[in-house]
Amino acid sequence: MLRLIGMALVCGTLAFSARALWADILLEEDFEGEVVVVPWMQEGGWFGSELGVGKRVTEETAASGTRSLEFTIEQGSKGPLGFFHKVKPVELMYVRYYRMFEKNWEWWKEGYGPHDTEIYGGKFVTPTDKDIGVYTDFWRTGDTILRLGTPLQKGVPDAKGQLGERYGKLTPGNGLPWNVAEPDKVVPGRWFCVETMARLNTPGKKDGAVKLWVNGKLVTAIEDLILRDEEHADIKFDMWFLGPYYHPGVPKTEKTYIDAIVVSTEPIGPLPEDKKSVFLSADVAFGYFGGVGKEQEAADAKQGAAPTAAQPASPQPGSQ
Ligand SMILES: [Ca+2]
Repeated sequence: MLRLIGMALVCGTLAFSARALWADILLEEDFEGEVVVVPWMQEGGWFGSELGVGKRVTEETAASGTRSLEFTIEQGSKGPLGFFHKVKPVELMYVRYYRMFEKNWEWWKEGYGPHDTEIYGGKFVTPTDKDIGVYTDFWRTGDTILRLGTPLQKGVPDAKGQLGERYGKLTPGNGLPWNVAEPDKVVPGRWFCVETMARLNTPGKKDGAVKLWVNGKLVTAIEDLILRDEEHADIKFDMWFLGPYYHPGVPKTEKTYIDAIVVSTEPIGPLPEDKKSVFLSADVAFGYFGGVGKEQEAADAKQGAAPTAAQPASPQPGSQ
């Protein structure tokens, strides 16, 4: 099993390298190495908060490799402070990552959010005072939605003003319609894949676009948007926010995880198949696939052979 994981790691690295030949990778973070934290608004690392305050790198589960970033949100809290990361300014951006809410996760009964991640462009004063933000949010029904915020651009109507109902009604939370397909619901205890695309419009034209994929399935595709007005013709996407931010506060202390982040100028897609054994092995530690996991871990512990995330549970004796 460990040999297979090692091979998968090598193959996965090659897959990422091959992709880099044709795509401009703006940011890649899988939490396998040092997480670089830099001063506010500096390039080359994360800023806005520190590791160790509500979030830490963990080996208990991972979507890629053997480590991920774990958030612990205290009861009533809106969440630990998120991370920001500057990227090279671009007009077209794709963001792919994996998120998991712990198995006993509880959504709140009212209020909106959480804001999970956000693409920023142009002037940024605060998260609510900016030229443009393209949000990837969740909703308490377990849904994934895209939202737009352009509070400092007077020439950009809100989503309802731009779209009406021609793509279908806005989703809960004023999210852009799922005009292509219904997204998979978030299943607590399982990693799922989110990818967002945002393309700025030509100034004066309605040709901006946003797209959302959930577990590799395209659910939202809108390509006639105004995302910058003519007074903001030069703005570009140049920063990404890694939340989450929970507006009402969480109903009990609970955990969420993120991993396998890629920000690129080209479509990214879910993790390649040759990384799946790493993906599965990490999940085995939590028992989310095939019934092998915590129960098996407990059984192995009784026999003095408790597995870890890096050394996942072996199949039942005799099952090979
Ligand atoms: Ca990882």
